[in-house]
Amino acid sequence: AWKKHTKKGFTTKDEFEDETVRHIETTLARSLFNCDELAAYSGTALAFRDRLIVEWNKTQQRQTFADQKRVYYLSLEFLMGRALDNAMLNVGLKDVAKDGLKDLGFRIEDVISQEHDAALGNGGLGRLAACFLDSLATMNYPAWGYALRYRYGIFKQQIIDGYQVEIPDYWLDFNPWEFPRHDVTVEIQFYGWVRKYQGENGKTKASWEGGEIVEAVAYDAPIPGYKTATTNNLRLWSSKAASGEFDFQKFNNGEYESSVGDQQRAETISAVLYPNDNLDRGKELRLKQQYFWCAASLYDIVRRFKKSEKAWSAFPDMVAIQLNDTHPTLAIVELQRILIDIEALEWDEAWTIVTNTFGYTNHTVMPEALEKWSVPLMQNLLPRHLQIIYDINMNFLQMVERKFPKDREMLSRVSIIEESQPKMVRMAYLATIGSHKVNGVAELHSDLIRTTVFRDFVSIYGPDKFTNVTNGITPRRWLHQANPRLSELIASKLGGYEFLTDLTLLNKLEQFADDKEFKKEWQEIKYANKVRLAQHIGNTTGISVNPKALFDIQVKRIHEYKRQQLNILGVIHRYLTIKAMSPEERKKLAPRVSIFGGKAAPGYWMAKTVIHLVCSVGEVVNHDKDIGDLLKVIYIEDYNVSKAEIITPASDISEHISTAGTEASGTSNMKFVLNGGLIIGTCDGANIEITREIGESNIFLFGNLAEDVEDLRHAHTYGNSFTLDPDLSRVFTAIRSGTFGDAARFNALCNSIVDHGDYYLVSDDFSSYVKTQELVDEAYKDQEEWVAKCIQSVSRMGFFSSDRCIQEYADMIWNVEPLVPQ
Ligand code: 26V
Repeated sequence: AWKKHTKKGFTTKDEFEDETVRHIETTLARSLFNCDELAAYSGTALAFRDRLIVEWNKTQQRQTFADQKRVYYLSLEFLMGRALDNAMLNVGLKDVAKDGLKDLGFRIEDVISQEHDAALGNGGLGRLAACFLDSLATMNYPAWGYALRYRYGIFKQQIIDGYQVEIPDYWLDFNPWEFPRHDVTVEIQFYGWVRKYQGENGKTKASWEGGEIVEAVAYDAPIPGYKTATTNNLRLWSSKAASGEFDFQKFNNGEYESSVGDQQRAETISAVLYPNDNLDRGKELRLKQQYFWCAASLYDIVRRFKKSEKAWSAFPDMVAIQLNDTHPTLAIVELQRILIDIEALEWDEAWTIVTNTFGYTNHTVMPEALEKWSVPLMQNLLPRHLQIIYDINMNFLQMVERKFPKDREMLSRVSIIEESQPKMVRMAYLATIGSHKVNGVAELHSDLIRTTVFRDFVSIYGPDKFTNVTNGITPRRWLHQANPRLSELIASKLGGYEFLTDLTLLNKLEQFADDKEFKKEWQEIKYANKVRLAQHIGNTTGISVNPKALFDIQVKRIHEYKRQQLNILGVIHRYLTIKAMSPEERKKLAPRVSIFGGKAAPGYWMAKTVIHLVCSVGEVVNHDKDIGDLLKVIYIEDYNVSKAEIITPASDISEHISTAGTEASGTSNMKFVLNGGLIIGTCDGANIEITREIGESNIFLFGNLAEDVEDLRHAHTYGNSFTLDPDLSRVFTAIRSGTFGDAARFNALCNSIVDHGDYYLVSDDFSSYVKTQELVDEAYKDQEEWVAKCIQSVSRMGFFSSDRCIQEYADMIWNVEPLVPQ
């Protein structure tokens, strides 16, 4: 009887219009009379949502009955961006919507751009998680993402008078993509104490008692796959005060303020995403977030497993949990606690289950990003977990001692507890000990962690526990959605869109690298994408840039290790060089637009200074009539996923110039090359594998190698006095003489390179960088050759699909099979 009532949603243009209008009039209670673009977006989103929900429900049902292993991806960040365009693509009815919206008086692009980005992440790590969800669904893996439902995502950035200003990102006003599950709640405990008691068989048992309770409420979002009915789930936990007796009594006694205070304190846990990446500050609220999310997710996973009524030993056959960096490491401890304290398993049996369940991905070697929590802090917040950590450590150290008797140094080096003042829990060690596989995110990075942070662990566990899975990106969003015309051109040559699910098929493009007609179309598309970006720049900054100029782009979080300072110092060098040129020399130059974008962590003063220097240089250069179109310097405000979709397809060259050995992978490097841009970069992260795939002649590599970094740093600190490269010296002189405004503001930035050890080796790589940029200028003059390089590069980018990456995780780490809808 139920079945005949089930609706599948619209399929034709008329049905789409019916549904959209119905939603606007009834669901949103708006009169069509004043239907604006936002209302049109809302109605369209709701119409597509209806289509998704049907498949979402069916997928969840199918996965429940299938009785097979599922993947749970635990990440504190999912940088999803907009959902509507992706939903349209995956449902396969974008053209229907386009025609329908046109009938209703709207342009589909304007409607799509009404959506607020879901910006629950900082940068690469969060966007990687989002690409993984897309691949998991597309490849029909039964998989869930778990995260927090932050009320505020990553802040919005304004540039005011050349300085970054942060604006809160309240994104939940109207979010049609989330579904509150007020019936799915978990009570999460904090603080309290541990009670020891005699168990049934006379053994000492432990129980965590007292403290306070906060409630976790689930919010779900559908994750549709491309060209498949599989629609997975992203579950976000929101915190609220537990609606217990206590609360009520306070309220009843007239203690309204204190009762409201408790509520606010509870809601604070999921209030805001921490805006640092690569800097661990050890704040209690952050630890609360981590435990709250791990405990709620594990409760959910265990509850689902228990419904199957299988023996506990089958847990790792049904559940694979991947830890996205160390942020969810407490999940390891929490599962051990559930198994021994609540389910009454023996320690060893429980620990075998735990280690067979977890995999850990490391995303950085930067020491300041490696998480450590103070023992007293943890003792107070999570007393039972700290005990379990000590027990894990004891067992581990005993094992190490058996393997390496008498090596005391080794024991203190690998101990989970750092014997500092105060003592600290080293989360990367705990994650490694509690997982069966540890992986890095690009070959160089995986090699580096094997020989640095995890060196001892490789000799303890053997090399097989440590592996590499090179990152990837989803070609659906980063080629087809961001660059529809290029995708269409490729499809016309390849005879369809199969490359969107098997990116290696791009290799068939290579034969067209010399095809005149094809190259012309290719160039036209690049030009149109540059015009679109130039319009965005014009609209937002008021500066007009020439779309015929070479677009040189560096967009990513601002960090000293990513070396935006090297880029801007190079720009200043270019400016000074042009100023000294004769008119004849100038005529030979290719005009350039240097484009920067990215957010600085609010407390990262040096990064903010870099932004200010870029803006100050722009202020001078862009208004120098003598320079005209030869050089423009642009700062694009509030770089985010939806801006990246406009920026990425518009590059001629993009910059990936981190100090060798510091950028674990990078993923925007892949996005830019896939969109027909060349890159200038160091031998770092995935740049190395990109070079291997596309060929050395298609990339502009420069700078020192990772293996030389240590010696170079040593030389800066202990070597004899340095003579600065004369070009770089001229740049500093210009800055210090006030060419770009008050020089005092840039003192610390200049000094960090000149006097304070130049930790990121800017001066060591400067001349190599400048020379390589000259090679870029030369190469750009030969457009035939340039376009051939771009086409050849794109044709060889198949390896960098996140589908390949997920396949490797599935086979090597999770041991899961797809569940293909009939
Ligand atoms: C660390 C911390 C430390 C505590 C405070 C908040 C916070 C937030 C994020 C992180 C993670 C830092 C690691 C990271 O983001 N790694 C990036 O991962 C990308 C995906 O694998 C990779 O492409 C980038 O190269 C890498 O920097």
